[in-house]
Parts: sequence; structure tokens; C-alpha cells
Amino acid sequence: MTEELIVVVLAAVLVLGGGGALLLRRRGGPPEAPPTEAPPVEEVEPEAPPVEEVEPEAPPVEEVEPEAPPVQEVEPEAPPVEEVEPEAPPEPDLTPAQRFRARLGRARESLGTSVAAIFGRGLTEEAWEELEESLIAADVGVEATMELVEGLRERCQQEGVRTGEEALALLKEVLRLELGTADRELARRQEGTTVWLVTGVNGTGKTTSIGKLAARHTREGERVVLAAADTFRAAAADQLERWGQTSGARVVRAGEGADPASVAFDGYASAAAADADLLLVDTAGRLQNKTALMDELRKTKRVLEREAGPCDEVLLVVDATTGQNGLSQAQAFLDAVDVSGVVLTKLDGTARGGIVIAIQRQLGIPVKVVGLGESVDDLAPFDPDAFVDALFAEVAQDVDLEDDETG
Ligand SMILES: Nc1nc2c(ncn2[C@@H]2O[C@H](COP(=O)(O)OP(=O)(O)OP(=O)(O)O)[C@@H](O)[C@H]2O)c(=O)[nH]1
Ligand SMILES: [Mg+2]
Repeated sequence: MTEELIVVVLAAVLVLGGGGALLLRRRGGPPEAPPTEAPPVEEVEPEAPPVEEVEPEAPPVEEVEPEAPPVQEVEPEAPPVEEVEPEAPPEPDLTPAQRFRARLGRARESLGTSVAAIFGRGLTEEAWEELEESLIAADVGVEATMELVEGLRERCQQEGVRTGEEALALLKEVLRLELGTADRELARRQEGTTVWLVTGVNGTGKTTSIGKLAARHTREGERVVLAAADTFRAAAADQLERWGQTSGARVVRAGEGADPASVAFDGYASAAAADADLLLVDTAGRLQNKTALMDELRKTKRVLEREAGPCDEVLLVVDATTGQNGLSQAQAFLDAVDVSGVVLTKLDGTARGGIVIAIQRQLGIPVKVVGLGESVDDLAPFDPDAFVDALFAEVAQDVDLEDDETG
């Protein structure tokens, strides 16, 4: 038994000793592992900074705030739409005559200056030819120019004119006579709402001229209503509405594609109900084709007049910069409706002031109002004397003539 016990104990010692050695050997292995596992732990740390990099992204969020004001900018526009009677626009600084003269600078530079040069060289045959060229270049029209120069030469002969100064004075007189003494007042109704229908080729300045006319009359204390019968483009009514805000006139409008005649009709009904002094009707300058445009214009006028009685003015807007081409386009409107007066726009932007004479001759309709720029005060009644004086204002000084100041 004792021997057996000794064997068992020995065996136990051997087994335990081997296991311990194994264990020790195993524990000796792991120390090699940490070097590989440790780096990943350290690699985590470099990732921390990127987390901090998120912070710099915060400012962009704050940059959104500056965008907020534009949203508020929309708000100021909203109230004026509903304001029926906004403030009247400020008074202009220049008198109408001063503005007229100032804005005709380009026409004066070309026509006035060249005529001064021509007459400055004396009344030779060459001078008469150059005068013709100059008038044609200013869009007076070939036929009108021939007749004008012919007439002027005859008068110079009859009156014994020999100097350039005298010839220039006579030219001014001939031009004034040519423009005549037509009634250029825009017709008003004795009682009730006056109606002016405004027509013309697209882009000539109908809507702008309506806005300027509206401003002039609201400034004089009148109640003005604008009817947006150009329903061809939604933007047209928006543009008229902006002029309503500027001028203090109320705008009657309908959706895009609505019947223009109905808008004109409603415009009058609304203006009359409010006892307004003046209704201005804006119309389209372009449709699918010219026939459709003229048919629509005729219908608008007919339906409007059924309610309002005859229009007090049917105004044709002509762009002075379009020259003879503009005049042939204008003829189509004259054929469609009875035009009572011309609004000649963009006289400020053209060297061709002679178009005024061509219109009078070729269309046989008096120019009643002229556009002299894009702003609200850039509209003036057409005064032939002031026009001729403005055309030759600097010339008068150049050749030392008495400057018969008109304003
Ligand atoms: N320099 C100058 N520009 C003008 C005058 N009248 C109008 N304009 C400009 O001409 C452009 C066309 O004017 P609108 O009033 O829109 O013309 P419209 O006849 O109503 O045009 P549609 O509605 O397209 O038929 C605008 O840029 C105006 O500012 C003027 O007398 N002088
Ligand atoms: Mg328009």
C-alpha cells in the first residue's frame, strides 16, 4: 500500500509538474501578442481629431441665417398690391421743358450739329444736298425731306436769304409749320370715367407709357384705374401692377389667357363704380399672328365701348428707334381701329428725331405725347415749338442766333 501510495504521489507530482510547465510555456507565448494588438488601440486615438473637425462645420450652419433677410424682402412687396391708393410719386426736379430739351441730346447732336455745320459753310448747292442727307438720316423720310428742302429753297429765294443763320431760322419755321397746329391734348370726358385704350407693337412701350400717364394724373389728384387686357403673358399684368404701385393707380387684372375684352369691360365697370376719373387699358402687342392680334384689338374696343361709350383716346404707341419699319407696323393698327393719337417713345435714345415729322406725314395722326426715358417722369406732352427749339438749341448758340427759350 505504501509503495502504491508513493507511486501515485510521484505520478501526481509528474503530472502536475508537466502541466505547470505547459502552462508556463503557454503564458510565455502571449507576451508576443501585445505588440500586435497594441497599435490598433493607438490608432483609435488619431481618429479622435476628425471628431473635432466636425466643429468647423458649425459656422456654415450659421451662414444660413444671412439668407433669412431675403425671405423678409418679399414681405414689403405684398402690402402695396392691396394698397389701392399709395403715395403719389415725388415731384420731378426738372420742368417738363427742361427735361424735354435735356433728353433730346442725341437727336440734337446728329441733326442739329450737322445742320449747323452745313449752314456754317454758306448756302451753296452742296449745302442743300447735305441738308437733304441729314434730314433723311434723321428719319424725316425721303419724300418729306425732298418737299421740305424744296420749300425751304423757294422761301430763301423769295425772301432774299443769303446767310446760314437766316436759312436756319427759316428751316425751324418750316419744320414748325410742317408739324402744324393739330390738337394734341389728350381728350377727357366732361363727366364720368375717361377711357384711353393703348395699343401698339410689342416692346414699343405701351405698359411703361400707361404707368407714366397714370402717375401724372394721380399726382394731379385724380383716381386712376389700369386694366391689364394684355393677358397673353402673365408677366404683362405683373408689370402693370408694379406701375400701379408706383403711380398709385388701382389695377384690374385676370389670369393668363383670360379674354382681354372681358378684362377691359370689367376694368371700366370697376372704374365707373368707384367713380374713377380715368381708365387706361393696356393691350397685347403680340399674339400667335397679326390677324389674331388685330381681331382681338377690335373685339376689345367693341366690348369696352359697349359698356363705356366711345373711347376718348385710342393711342398708338410707336418706338422712335424703329424708324420707317416701325411706321409700317403701325399702319396695321391704324387699319384695325380708329387711332386718335400717337405716343412716341424712346425719343431719348435716338439720333433720329425726324421720325416725328414722318409720323405726322405718313400716318396722319398727331403725336400727342413723347417718351423721354424709362422712369416715371420721362413723359411729356408733345409741343412742336419746344421740339424744334430743342433740336436746334445748341445750333442757335453756335451760329449766334437769339435763343428763343421755351422753358
Ligand atoms: N429709353 C426709353 N425706354 C423706354 C421708353 N418707353 C419704354 N421704354 C422701355 O421699353 C421697354 C419696353 O416697354 P414696355 O412698356 O414693356 O413695352 P410694351 O409695349 O408694353 O411691350 P409688350 O407688353 O411686350 O407689348 C422697357 O424696357 C421700357 O423701359 C422711353 O421713352 N425711353
Ligand atoms: Mg406691355
